[in-house]
Amino acid sequence: MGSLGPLKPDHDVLVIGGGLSGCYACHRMKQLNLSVKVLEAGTSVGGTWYWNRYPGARFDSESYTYAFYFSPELLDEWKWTEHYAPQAETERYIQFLCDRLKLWDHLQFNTYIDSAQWLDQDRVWKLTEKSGKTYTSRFLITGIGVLSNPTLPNVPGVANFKGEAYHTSRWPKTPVDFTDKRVGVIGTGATAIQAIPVIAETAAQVTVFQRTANWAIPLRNTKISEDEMEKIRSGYPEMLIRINETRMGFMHSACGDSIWDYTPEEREVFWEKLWALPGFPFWLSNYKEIMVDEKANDLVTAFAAKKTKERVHDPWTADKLIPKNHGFGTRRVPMDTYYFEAYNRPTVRLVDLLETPFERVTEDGIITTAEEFKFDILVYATGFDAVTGAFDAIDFRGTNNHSLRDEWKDGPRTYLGLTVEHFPNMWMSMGPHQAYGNIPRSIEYAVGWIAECIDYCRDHNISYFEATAAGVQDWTDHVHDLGKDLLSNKVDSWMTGVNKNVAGKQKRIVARYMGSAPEFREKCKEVADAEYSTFTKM
Ligand code: NA7
Repeated sequence: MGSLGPLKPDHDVLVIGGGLSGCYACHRMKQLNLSVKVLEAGTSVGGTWYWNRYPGARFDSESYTYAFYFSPELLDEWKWTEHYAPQAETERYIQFLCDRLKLWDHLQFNTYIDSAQWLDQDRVWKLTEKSGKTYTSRFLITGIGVLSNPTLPNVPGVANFKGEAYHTSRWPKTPVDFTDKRVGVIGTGATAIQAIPVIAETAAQVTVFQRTANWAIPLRNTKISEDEMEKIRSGYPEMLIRINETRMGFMHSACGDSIWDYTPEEREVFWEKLWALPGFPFWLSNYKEIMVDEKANDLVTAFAAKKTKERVHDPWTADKLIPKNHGFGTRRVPMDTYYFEAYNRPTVRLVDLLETPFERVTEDGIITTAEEFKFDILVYATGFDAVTGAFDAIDFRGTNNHSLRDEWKDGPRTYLGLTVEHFPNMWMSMGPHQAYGNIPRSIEYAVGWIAECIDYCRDHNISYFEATAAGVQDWTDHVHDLGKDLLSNKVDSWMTGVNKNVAGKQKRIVARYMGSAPEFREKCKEVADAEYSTFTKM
């Protein structure tokens, strides 16, 4: 290693976060015989699949494409029971990985990291817990998630409510009993869309407070029989080839045809076919123009609106549930299981916050400009300070005390989405400007790339590895360029970093890499093949 100060770090590598990124990073560091510790705020592993245990929480990508593929033995051993696994099954899957890969001794729970400070002289990262306890390492990997920093609505009185109140991403481990309860649900994003129909099964009343309506496609989940699981197992090698070549790492990719080559009748037939399929196809296997051409998007939007209307009996409610401010697919499309049908229950009511906004939360309910509501339980399905939010929650300080929050105040600036100038020896799994899509596929690639990079540093005695200003500028320009025609970048959503509940997050940013996953991997591979010549190494 290059010249170093006197401080010998406690670990070679510290990882923040014990979700899929953290667990896989732990495994890869162990394989390199590096001493590694994973610091996790929760009481166990799972990240997203630990925190989001709200009713109805499940995958909306096919379970078997969402798994890790690095070990054929583990793939073979694990049995998925549903095509779109529920949260509990995914949490068990991650625990199974930790068992088989013998990760538990390296995982430390109940550890909330408040700050991460680069010590220039020693070339060491120092992490400080809320309690003041510190940890040091040569290398730092963040696995802190894209949607992990939950936010409550900025409505007066949220703290005053005396009944039970839960954010969906901080759901208790003991089930919440909704039987005969009056429940208020705030939000109509992917989470609310999964939770509302399940809550409505037992609650006496469900009142849904909607600010922005969202599109949703029927998930059409089914169980996986033993025979089917055998077929899935034997198909894993082909599946891997397929998910490695698609744009977003799923089985599905755009059909490649132009919408303008088909008559309205032919389009209708095609869309009916896609609509009847489980999961993502209607969104991801559609005509190639729907995400970039407003006229094409208007047509598919009209089809989705017609489908939504057919599902909701009350015309006022149906109309309110159809988005008016964004076209189909321009926000992350939730997959639903009888979401729209839930509004056909006499016990479920929609409140349009655009017409009658919140005034305040009270001790026993909510007051809007039109009405006072009494509730036993409030469910906040109000989303996250996404993408950069988990980074903002930790005081990252790099060389010369550079603050990451300040560095990114006008939007993230990264090199390959994996590294940041002024933050040496730090790598991000699922940081901004990375290809997300099928997240475990993306994690497997990102963490693999990071592991090879750390291995290279060790082999070449490198104790200082940093993105350059030029590298960051190039990558940031490239990411912005790729996103400029996308309709999804012209809409407020977590994907454009907008969260109206968080000061400083009202303006859209380019948060994600929007080229294809194979292109992303190719770019990263070029850098590794050139022995990381675009980095500063000492
Ligand atoms: P989302 O998709 O960010 O949804 C959050 C919802 O909460 C959305 O409907 C918001 O309305 C609503 N919200 C947030 N704050 C308020 C206030 N103050 N008043 C009223 N309504 C509010 O988060 P999810 O957890 O549903 O899903 C996140 C991702 O997880 C999802 O895309 C999948 O990838 C999995 P808004 O749209 O801001 O008007």
